[in-house]
Amino acid sequence: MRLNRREFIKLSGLLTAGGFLTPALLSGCASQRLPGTGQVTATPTVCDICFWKCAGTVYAEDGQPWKVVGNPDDPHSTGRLCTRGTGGIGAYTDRDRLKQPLLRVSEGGRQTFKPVSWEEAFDFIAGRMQSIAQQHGNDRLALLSHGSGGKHFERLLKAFGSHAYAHPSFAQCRGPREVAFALTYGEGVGSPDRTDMEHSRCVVLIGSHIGENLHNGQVQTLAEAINKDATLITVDPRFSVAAGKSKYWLPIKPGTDMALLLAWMNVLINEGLYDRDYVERYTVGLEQLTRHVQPFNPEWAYLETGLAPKLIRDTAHAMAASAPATLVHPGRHVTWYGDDTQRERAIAILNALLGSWGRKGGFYSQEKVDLPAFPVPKPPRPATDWKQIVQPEFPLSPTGVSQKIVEACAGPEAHFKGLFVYGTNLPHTIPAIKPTLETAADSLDLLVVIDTMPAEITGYADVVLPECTYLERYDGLRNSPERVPSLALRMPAFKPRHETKPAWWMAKQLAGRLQLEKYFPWHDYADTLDWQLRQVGSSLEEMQKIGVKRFPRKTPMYFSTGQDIRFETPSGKIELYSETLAEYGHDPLPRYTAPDKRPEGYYRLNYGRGPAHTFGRTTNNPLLFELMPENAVWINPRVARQWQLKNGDYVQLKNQDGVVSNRVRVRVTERTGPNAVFMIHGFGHTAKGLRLATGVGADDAGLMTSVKVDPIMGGTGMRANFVTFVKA
Ligand SMILES: Nc1nc2c(c(=O)[nH]1)N[C@H]1C(S)=C(S)[C@@H](COP(=O)(O)OP(=O)(O)OC[C@H]3O[C@@H](n4cnc5c(=O)[nH]c(N)nc54)[C@H](O)[C@@H]3O)O[C@H]1N2
Ligand SMILES: Nc1nc2c(c(=O)[nH]1)N[C@H]1C(S)=C(S)[C@@H](COP(=O)(O)OP(=O)(O)OC[C@H]3O[C@@H](n4cnc5c(=O)[nH]c(N)nc54)[C@H](O)[C@@H]3O)O[C@H]1N2
Ligand code: SF4
Ligand SMILES: [Mo]
Repeated sequence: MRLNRREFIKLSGLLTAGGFLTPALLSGCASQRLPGTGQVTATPTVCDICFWKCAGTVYAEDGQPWKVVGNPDDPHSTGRLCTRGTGGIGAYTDRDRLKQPLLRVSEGGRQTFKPVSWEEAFDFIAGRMQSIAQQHGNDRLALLSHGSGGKHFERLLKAFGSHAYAHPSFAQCRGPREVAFALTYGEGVGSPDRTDMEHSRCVVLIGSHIGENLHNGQVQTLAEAINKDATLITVDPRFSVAAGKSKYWLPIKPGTDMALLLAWMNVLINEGLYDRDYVERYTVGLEQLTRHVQPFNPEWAYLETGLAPKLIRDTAHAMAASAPATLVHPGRHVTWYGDDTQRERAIAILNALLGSWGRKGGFYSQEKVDLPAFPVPKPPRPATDWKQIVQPEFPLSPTGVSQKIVEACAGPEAHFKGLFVYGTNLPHTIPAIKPTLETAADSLDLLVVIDTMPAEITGYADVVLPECTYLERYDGLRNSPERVPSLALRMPAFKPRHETKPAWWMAKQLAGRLQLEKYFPWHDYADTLDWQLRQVGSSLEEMQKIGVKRFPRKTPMYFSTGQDIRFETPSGKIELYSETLAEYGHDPLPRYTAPDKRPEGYYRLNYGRGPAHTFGRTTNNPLLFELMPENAVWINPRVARQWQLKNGDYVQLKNQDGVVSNRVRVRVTERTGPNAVFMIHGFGHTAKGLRLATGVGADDAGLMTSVKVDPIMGGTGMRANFVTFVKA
């Protein structure tokens, strides 16, 4: 039987294309019998393999891990976990996990890690914290964190008097979009993204490769939109999975998206295709915007983007035809070329012209559960304004800029004397940070790393604290804004292996040594969850049975027709023209800057996600390693011929500054154009303790010596690097 294309899409969907696994494929870990015939227990969890936080249930058989599956009541995942979540058991079983606290010591003239007791580790840390406070002040510690447990250390450091912290999910990820949307609408996009794709009639993806980027709920709502025949427009120089499902694929010249966005605005405004009523009622700055976009017609954009003027017009018309149920997706990892806040502003403005913010099929209004925080005393006011000291050049950044914090740790005169790093593998995460990190490791009086694995970052530490995995601990209740307010519980499905402990316990123990107990007024962290749950008519006991509890919505999801709305911007309107940006010396309307030219014989280094892994945090997970042990470098056939490279050959990549990568396999494919190569991020580990992942595949971060910093919020643009080939 021959299927037509549409039927094929319906059958395969994005979920299977993106690689959802059946639990059975990953089961049978430890059991000799048929799975499910022993003593089976079921425990609620919230997946921590990425930060989408899908709720699920962990099944164990005779105390041994069996499988983890989605919780059908969960609005995030609707009962399905992705490939990676299904393989989460591998995080627990990984033989290479950190097993006990480690302390850096000098032995026979060389430095090494000595396994120590928790008491020794805490005494050391608390002692160093106190001496830093005595010599320099209580405000000289900083925290870099990614993940649930980080907030216990944030509480500890704030109680101590140090308020400085940053997450790499800001300056290395979605910071530009949050700042741009806040400047335009007075609110960010948030996480999970408030995109109403399940109702969209037209979805525009700009380098947002949903399907390979497997944020579960997003993939499902995009698949739903496609199944309902929504028009999908994908702008990506690479033929991504999403491009393959699209009605329009726009293979744009890398780094020129702003030109396309301006041309789209030009068409919508000049042809009168924007939502007049919405724009008049809710926005300011249409006049300035209209004047601003006049030179940028599709013919102009063609010269920059390589996209035919007709294609630009046709796609603008398609967007307008479905508006306001048109979503120009803001993307998520958007630190690309350094003008990222401005590109995201252009996306925000385009959505405003289409009237999609606050409308069905565009951006909906999310709601979470009104959950009181467990009562604890307020931390002391910090002695200094750390942002003024550390990142004065980014007053528009609402939060910490990770690389600025690392810089403020490096050298004898550095502001920070102590650094805590929770769940973030900095050398692979912040581009070009290694030299600064090495200086910091030398000059800091204290560097504590809290991790589950002997990742590269642990090598810089004075003390390594081994956390148990998410399958072995309680964490804060998941209360993410969504369509339906809901709470989800993560609790231990297994006893912590080895000497590992949860972050809440570590922070409380340290607090005890620093006379800060009053900030951790509980015996067991679970007590605080029970208290919170009782405030909203549930209890820990109930949640241990059901895992997820939904609550009724109290507010509408969308604006109603003609509704009066005050936006949280200075003007109270959606700001097409931003006075704030003008005041701070930035362009009030997005301006196009052409990207750097490719040096002769070099190819732009493009990178992204693959369905089987989350960054580098899963590449050593034995179950996911089996699915995808190494990455490859994608090379266009023309380029491959020129360099006489074949599928499966090994090459090394050399960047514009002479940095050479690990060897990596070649994948010859039309899916990347002749100007760029592509690789999946998270490979090329060098830490000896990662016995599966080390030395396998290549690390994109190592090749990113050119970083384009966003002048508005400090994001590290990572796509300004070029590579050539060295035959391995
Ligand atoms: N070159 C390059 N850099 C990038 C990106 C890229 O694509 N390429 N992507 C960027 C993006 S979008 C993001 S969001 C960031 C992500 O950057 P990170 O959050 O730093 O991600 P990972 O590199 O996976 O590092 C996670 C660390 O957490 C540890 N870990 C895992 N589980 C736990 C746990 O339960 N407890 C503790 N304490 N530790 C745990 C892992 O072992 C690992 O060391 O990276 C950014 N940087
Ligand atoms: N499986 C899996 N899923 C994940 C993650 C993971 O680690 N694994 N991480 C999660 C996280 S934290 C994030 S932030 C998201 C990131 O997910 P996205 O925001 O979707 O990812 P990006 O890495 O920005 O996008 C990569 C795409 O941009 C394209 N691209 C490159 N240059 C350009 C350009 O100049 N213009 C345009 N238009 N496109 C370009 C690339 O070809 C590629 O297809 O993924 C999330 N989902
Ligand atoms: S999207 Fe996948 S890895 Fe991320 S939380 Fe959900 S199941 Fe886990
Ligand atoms: Mo991210």
